[in-house]
Amino acid sequence: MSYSWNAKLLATAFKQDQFPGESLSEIAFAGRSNVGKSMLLNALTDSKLAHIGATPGKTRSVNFYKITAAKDFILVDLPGYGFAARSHQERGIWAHLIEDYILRRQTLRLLIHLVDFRHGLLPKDRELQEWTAQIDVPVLVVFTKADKIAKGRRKGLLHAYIKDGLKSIEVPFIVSAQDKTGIVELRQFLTNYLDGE
Ligand SMILES: Nc1nc2c(ncn2[C@@H]2O[C@H](COP(=O)(O)OP(=O)(O)OP(=O)(O)O)[C@@H](O)[C@H]2O)c(=O)[nH]1
Ligand SMILES: [Mg+2]
Repeated sequence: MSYSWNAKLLATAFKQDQFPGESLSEIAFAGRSNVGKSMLLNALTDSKLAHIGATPGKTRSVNFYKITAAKDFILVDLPGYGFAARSHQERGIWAHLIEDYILRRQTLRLLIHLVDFRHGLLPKDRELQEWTAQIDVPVLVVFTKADKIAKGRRKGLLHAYIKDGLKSIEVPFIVSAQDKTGIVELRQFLTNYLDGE
């Protein structure tokens, strides 16, 4: 069975010294701008806490949400990468702040790498995959916006993306925050993942 997740905003950080203290396990959402990170967080928590944007670059801060569940933990919504208008501020694939978060956060247990199911892994996604493999952070690939792909095409597309090469601790999930495809399954997986620690 799937427990409901009660979410509340714990902290909004524009600088590292605004990160909350390291305590509970954290699961963070990474991916290109506009891929649906904030909307997936809302779908998983059945809330409207995270702000959704029609244009890329909506989330500018690192947002920590405390989840009250069988075992409490923290979901972290990160700003996206690959948004051209902000690239002058970016160093490498990402802003300093986000790199620091992923590199140094002792309580980070899993990075969920969100990828638009229509596009598959783009060059910036490949960079993220290579970088996280180097620094040994566990990554789970989740394909978003499944509602944009006809049901009959999903399995074949998933296999094509896997064949192209991707790093994920589990067969990638296919979700839609819009029609809720795969949300219960992902929530269950994450609950089990945290339980197994
Ligand atoms: N059709 C469809 N649209 C979605 C889905 N998830 C998100 N969107 C749309 O995609 C756009 C971006 O969603 P966000 O959740 O704000 O994306 P984000 O990855 O947090 O973006 P940044 O904060 O800019 O990095 C919005 O217009 C959403 O309505 C989905 O599952 N299906
Ligand atoms: Mg966002």
